[in-house]
Amino acid sequence: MKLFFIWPNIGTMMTGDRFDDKARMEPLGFAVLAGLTPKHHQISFFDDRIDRIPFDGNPDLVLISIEIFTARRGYQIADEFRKNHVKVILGGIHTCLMPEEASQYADSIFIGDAEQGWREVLKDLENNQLKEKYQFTPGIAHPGIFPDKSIFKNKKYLPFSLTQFSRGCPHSCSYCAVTAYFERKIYIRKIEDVVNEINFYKKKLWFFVDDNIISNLQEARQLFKALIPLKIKWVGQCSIDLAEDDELLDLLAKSGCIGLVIGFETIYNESLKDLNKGPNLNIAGKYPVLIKKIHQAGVHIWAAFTLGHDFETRQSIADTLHFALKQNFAFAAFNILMPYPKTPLYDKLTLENRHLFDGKWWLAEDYHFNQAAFIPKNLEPGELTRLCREMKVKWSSPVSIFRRFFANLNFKTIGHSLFLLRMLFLFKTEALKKNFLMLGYFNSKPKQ
Ligand code: B12
Ligand code: SF4
Repeated sequence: MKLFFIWPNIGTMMTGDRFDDKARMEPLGFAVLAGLTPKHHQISFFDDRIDRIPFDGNPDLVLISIEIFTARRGYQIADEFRKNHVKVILGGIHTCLMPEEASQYADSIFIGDAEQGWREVLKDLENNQLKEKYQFTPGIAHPGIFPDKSIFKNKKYLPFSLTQFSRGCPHSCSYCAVTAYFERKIYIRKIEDVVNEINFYKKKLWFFVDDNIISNLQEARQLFKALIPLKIKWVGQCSIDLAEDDELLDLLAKSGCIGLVIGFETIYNESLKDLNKGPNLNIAGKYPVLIKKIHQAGVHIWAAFTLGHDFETRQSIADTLHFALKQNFAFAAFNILMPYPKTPLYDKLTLENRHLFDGKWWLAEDYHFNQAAFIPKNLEPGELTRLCREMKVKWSSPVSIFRRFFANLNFKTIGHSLFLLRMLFLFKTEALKKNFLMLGYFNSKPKQ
């Protein structure tokens, strides 16, 4: 069977051109799908961020993976293929959380992890009996198979090879889609499988895409110990409570971790409580001490903040920026709190009648990336959007970048320092470029 795998772009820049994402990374889900696909099938992978999609390519099936920001563009691509009577199957977390919506744009939808049921889809396709819906559960990441990364050849991704150890997170932050999908369960891969995969690919720089690499403390310790002899460098995502455990932090650093994305969200305890931000509850006052410990361990921090909580004011936004600058985080993301469907935050805003864009901002033609999609308590939506954009600009100023560069220099190697400087400028450009992105469609407006 001739299969097209498609990873949609987010959308269109103010110029009308497609968003040219220079910080793009390999989409691991498709490598897993390729690894699961028997070799007699013919796979062509198109990354909509760089490739032109051959709508006239006449495949037997088009697979599109969507998350909420790429859903609109994914649906557009599906429409184009289906006009040519080509069958489309949609999967990915947005399909899993919004199956009724996704099924309007596809011949078939796939809910759950591909590991559980992708081969069944292929059999049905070969027998010309594709079902409208496949429903499986989340589970352990690709037991017994290596993701097939040969499909990423010549795509010029960032030099991180993606992998995963665990899926899911025990916390239940009110805005998080991960909780909605994994229902607080954690699925842990065999450490031996992770080590074998790393040895197989022989890459020295890895990104663990785990929702929270310390979601199971015992297992995380074992993983870090197993990584030490591999002498790799890696980045990942982790909750701040890591720094409360000195032994764990030490092991993490020894295992080769050079950077962590950490969700701080807000510097106010009352907002953390409102967000039910489990690992951070009541410890906002301790942030500076914990941050210092992580920095002293030689690990850079990508600090994630969300703006627009119910306690947010103009002053709290200014104070948050001041805090971030003072902590010398290498990187930080300031994003507006987004109501993702099937989350407690989304339901609360529904009850309080505070949604904008009819509660479906991801489908709205006039929605732009990082624009307020609900009515905040103490600010106008437009003001929240403006303040967030201004914050990004201030964070990205040349003075801020060089200050952060020198504060984060650890002189491990000259190569490391140059790489850090390159990433600082790259992520600055990409964050500012994303500010006015329109979701979906590029080159032309949607055909009505
Ligand atoms: C890694 C990651 C990233 C990486 C992206 C890496 C890349 N390749 O581009 C980075 C850090 C850059 C990133 C960025 C963002 N991300 Co992100 N990211 C993740 C994370 C943590 C893991 C995704 C992953 O790789 N999983 C591993 C692979 C193997 O699993 P998978 O993709 O789910 O695929 C499996 C199945 O779903 C299925 N499958 C998937 N697609 C298909 C298709 C078909 C046809 C079939 C049959 C099966 C199938 O099979 C796969 C194998 O089992 C998820 C959280 C999560 N657990 O999903 C958030 C997540 C997807 N991200 C999210 C968001 C919001 C973003 C941002 C918009 C954040 C921001 N404000 O800037 C950006 C921009 C995204 C973009 N499109 O550009 C949200 C999406 C919410 C939603 N409701 O859709 C999530 C769920 C996080 C969250 N806490 O809510 N992200
Ligand atoms: S700690 Fe992170 S991954 Fe876990 S529920 Fe909260 S936001 Fe989601």
